[in-house]
Amino acid sequence: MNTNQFAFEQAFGTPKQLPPSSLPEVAFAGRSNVGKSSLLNCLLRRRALARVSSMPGKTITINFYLGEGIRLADLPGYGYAKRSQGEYRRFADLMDFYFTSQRNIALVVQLIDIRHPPSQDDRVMLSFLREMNLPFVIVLTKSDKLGPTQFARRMDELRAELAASGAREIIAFSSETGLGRAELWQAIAAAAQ
Ligand SMILES: Nc1nc2c(ncn2[C@@H]2O[C@H](COP(=O)(O)OP(=O)(O)O)[C@@H](O)[C@H]2O)c(=O)[nH]1
Ligand SMILES: [Mg+2]
Repeated sequence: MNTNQFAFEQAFGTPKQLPPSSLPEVAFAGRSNVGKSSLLNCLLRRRALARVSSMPGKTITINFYLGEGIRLADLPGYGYAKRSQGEYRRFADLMDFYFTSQRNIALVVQLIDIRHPPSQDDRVMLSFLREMNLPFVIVLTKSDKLGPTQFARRMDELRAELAASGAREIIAFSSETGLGRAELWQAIAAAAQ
């Protein structure tokens, strides 16, 4: 995968703006602060293509990146407590529209922090992906934050907890060390073929 080919395409804030598309698309989902922007920058080997934010959940947009015949869709982070009811509605509408419109979603990459049990929102998202029959992988972020013993323990626990989730793969990832990067690209390339 030539990552230099990827560039920011467009951001969409309301469902009405989102045109149908047949290009294979890989969507990235997860709660705010899970490390989604960092993962995208790591995947594309860019320092700040997807902004790494110290103010989680600030913008409610879907950001698209285009390259190598694939479109990457950076979905808005969920579970951001400080969102108003109006903002939450906008978020839910946008997500709903994205997943039910005429788009060729080849793979969803569901991010979960390796250090914590999946949140209620993560569980809702996982059941949704399964019910919609969407192909998805689970990526466990921030793996570098654990020592070898804790890492092994969390992998065992999460593999057991997520065994029935329907995920194609569970990939340990670190944007700091690049752990899991090759594996994730492999899953993306296979799905987008
Ligand atoms: N140590 C470590 N920190 C990470 C990793 N990924 C993200 N972070 C940090 O977690 C915070 C949130 O990351 P960000 O990518 O903005 O999360 P987003 O809200 O999901 O887009 C930032 O302070 C990042 O530097 C990782 O793999 N390892
Ligand atoms: Mg982000």
